[in-house]
Amino acid sequence: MNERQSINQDAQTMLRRAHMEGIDTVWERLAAQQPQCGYCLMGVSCRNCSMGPCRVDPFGEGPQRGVCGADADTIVARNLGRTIAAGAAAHSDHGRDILEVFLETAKGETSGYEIKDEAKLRALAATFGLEDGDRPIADVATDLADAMLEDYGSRKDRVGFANVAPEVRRTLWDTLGITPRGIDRETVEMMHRTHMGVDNDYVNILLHGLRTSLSDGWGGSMVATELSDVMFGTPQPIMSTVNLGTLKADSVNIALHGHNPLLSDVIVQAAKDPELVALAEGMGAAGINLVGLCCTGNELLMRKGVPMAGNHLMQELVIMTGALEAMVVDYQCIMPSVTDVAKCFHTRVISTADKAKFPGATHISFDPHRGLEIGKQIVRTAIEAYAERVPERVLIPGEPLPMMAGFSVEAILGALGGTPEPLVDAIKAGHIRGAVGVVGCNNPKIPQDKGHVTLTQRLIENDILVVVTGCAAVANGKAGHMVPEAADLAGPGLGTVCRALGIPPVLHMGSCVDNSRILVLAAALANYLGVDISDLPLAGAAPEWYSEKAVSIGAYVVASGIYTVLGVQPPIFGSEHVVNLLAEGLEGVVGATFGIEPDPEKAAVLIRRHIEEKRRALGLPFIDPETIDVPATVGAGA
Ligand code: BF8
Ligand code: SF4
Repeated sequence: MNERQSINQDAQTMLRRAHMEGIDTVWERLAAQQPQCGYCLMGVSCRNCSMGPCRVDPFGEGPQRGVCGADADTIVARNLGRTIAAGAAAHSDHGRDILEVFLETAKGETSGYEIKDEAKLRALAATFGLEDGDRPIADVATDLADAMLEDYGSRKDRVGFANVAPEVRRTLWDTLGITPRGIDRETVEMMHRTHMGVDNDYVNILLHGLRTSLSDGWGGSMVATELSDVMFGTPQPIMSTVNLGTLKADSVNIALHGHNPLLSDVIVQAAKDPELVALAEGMGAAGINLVGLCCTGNELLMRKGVPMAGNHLMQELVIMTGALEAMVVDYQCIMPSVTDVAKCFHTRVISTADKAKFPGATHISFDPHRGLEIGKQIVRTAIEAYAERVPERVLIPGEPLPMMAGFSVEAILGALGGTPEPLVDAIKAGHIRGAVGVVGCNNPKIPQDKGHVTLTQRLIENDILVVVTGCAAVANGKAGHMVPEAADLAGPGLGTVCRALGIPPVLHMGSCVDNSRILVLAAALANYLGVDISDLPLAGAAPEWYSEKAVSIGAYVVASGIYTVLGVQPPIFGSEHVVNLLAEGLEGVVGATFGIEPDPEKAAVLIRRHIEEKRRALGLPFIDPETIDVPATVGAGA
């Protein structure tokens, strides 16, 4: 049973405890929802107005139109458009939160923040066409913040980071009318278009869906990533550890969960405060141990080497170790259930974002003007909870595993000697056949991490470099794919390159907003070769996606020219036209499509064939795609 829920030993141990103690988790709640609504699964239900709710019968027997007259194509496209808008909004609002603190930091009005990477700040200013001229860094920062704030509105005809994309791609977006104009604007316009009686043409809605997603990838997410680098440091390769074994039985354990590094960064500072360390020791603890969860965890792992307790489906299980004093949450992907699970233990759930409150949690409102003070207050609250820990209830499964992170674009290019040339040469020679971004979530509909780990394994053993973000990164860390010794798991070509550079075959590029790093890297490769991104032997995959943000990511990756395979079926199958457009038609529009393949073995085949097709088109040595198939041994005896 537990194996069908997760491939990881630490999760399986905690699931046994959950079962024995009758604690509900995401898996029980998924079972309780069965059967899930077939109309919703196919995308043909609509509740956009109070003439409804409506549904269209996908089998042609019942109603074919909603009360307003919308057909399946319109309803499916509208639903998908709103999903993209919600995902883009989540990333972009996160970006805005960072941007506002960045501006206040530039003005010297915050506590606990600084401009750490001046060189990156000046480079970003240049990207935005701002004159540098050796001006004081605070002035450059203020001007950049103003330019980015304008990007959120509609005072320009395209967002500043679009300048990073290859010119040929920008021209294509202009021709198609999908250049992102303003970050907020595209999301607002999507909400408008999908109101009853506005945009009823599924193609037109979906093209705007691509524009909305581009305002995320080349807009809000990129703002979040790049300014986080400026304020908290641009990641460089760093070793850390992963899994529930990162918790320490003798220490005050604090898990930092969510997505925005603003508060968690000051908590890292606060946890080193000698007074607080002494307070913890006075309570009988050996020290204060911080661990990460989800993407806040990735932000801290990338820049500070903070150990990673787990990805999305571990958030309830980490509380069940009985060793967690506090789970500090900001926003996104935090299950409302964590406060219920926490009631069974001594764990404090501390919410920190005024826009994300959790019934049952203690709310300590984040304020950048008092960042460090609030960080200390939170750490103190956790230390106090240590007194209530029940030692007999502590169950920390196994030992932590080593994991390397920190592969920003700057770090990757740095490892290559400052230019993409060695990577391009390795791709040209066929030592590395291509590169794939394996990204996205966990979803309880799939055994936890199985999709990520299986797909990644098949890709690296076939000499395909894998870059990872989000929960996919954590999955690969737990699988042992992210240490330099994992070069031995790669094919001979990729393995040799990794050994020469001392890097793993799977590179951790960060959190989900850091998928923007993958765009920057793809643009750098395309620009170096003088081609479009869609010409490169690249692909994306989201084997276990669940969130609206993942839909936005998939859409901007495809709109940027990269074929992307989804492992979980999106709710579009009620419209054959929409499916055909996304799976085939987009090829002639943006030079890339979506694939949908739940079996990671087959997804690996689709991706390998695609990469060899791209190699063939570039005139590089290629393997005949027809000869690539799932090995006969796979699945035998299973
Ligand atoms: O932004 S991968 S489950 S944690 S949505 Fe969430 Fe998905 Fe994890 Fe990070 Ni991304
Ligand atoms: Fe029904 Fe149309 Fe209203 Fe949707 S917008 S609920 S399809 S009437």
